[in-house]
Amino acid sequence: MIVHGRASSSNVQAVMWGLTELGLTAERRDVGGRFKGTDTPAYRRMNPMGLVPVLEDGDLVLFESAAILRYLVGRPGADGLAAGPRDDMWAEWAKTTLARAFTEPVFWAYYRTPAADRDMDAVHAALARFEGFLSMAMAERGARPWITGDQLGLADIWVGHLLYRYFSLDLPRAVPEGSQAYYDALTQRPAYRDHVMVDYTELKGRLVF
Ligand SMILES: N[C@@H](CCC(=O)N[C@@H](CS)C(=O)NCC(=O)O)C(=O)O
Repeated sequence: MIVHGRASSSNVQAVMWGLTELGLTAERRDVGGRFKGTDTPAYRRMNPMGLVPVLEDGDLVLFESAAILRYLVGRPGADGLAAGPRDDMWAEWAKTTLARAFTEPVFWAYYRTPAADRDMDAVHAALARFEGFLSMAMAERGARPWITGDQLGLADIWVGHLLYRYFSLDLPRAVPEGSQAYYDALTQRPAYRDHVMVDYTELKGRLVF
């Protein structure tokens, strides 16, 4: 399999981390961002949006990271991620609600925006809103190791892939109960360290590449 997409893309990170937890392997090719390459006719045939990631598995070509991960959990030989209806529900919620509350209003508005152009009141308000959502995921997790139970699952990929940036941005945080221990457990996983705890300084102040 081939995953097209730069290592600093959060959606590429989710796919590569999930894929590795499933015991699968893929060659990742640097595309997008400073690597460019998403505007070529060949790339647009794979993804008319010109975004990363794209998965190639033989003749099958998929874009949209959540769809890619859903496909991968059902692929022969894949094992190791809980993906039942409740995992899927929390994964969907994390991809659409939790990530949407973080990526643009916090990460883009703060880290990817040049300092002079930042609206810090809006960033702090957005961070507090994100933390409110994160506390919902932690309430679901309760005393269990992972969001939906005893096994790492799809929901953890979509919650967890945000947390390296959440915990490493130089912003004051009101860390929701349980989330520090949850994040600490994620950082013990080699696949999380390899694919999510990726230096993102190339994105600083870069609203466009
Ligand atoms: N809904 C899409 C969003 C993909 C997306 O926005 N990808 C970003 C990186 S996270 C991208 O391609 N940015 C432009 C680039 O890297 O050139 C998905 O989940 O795959």
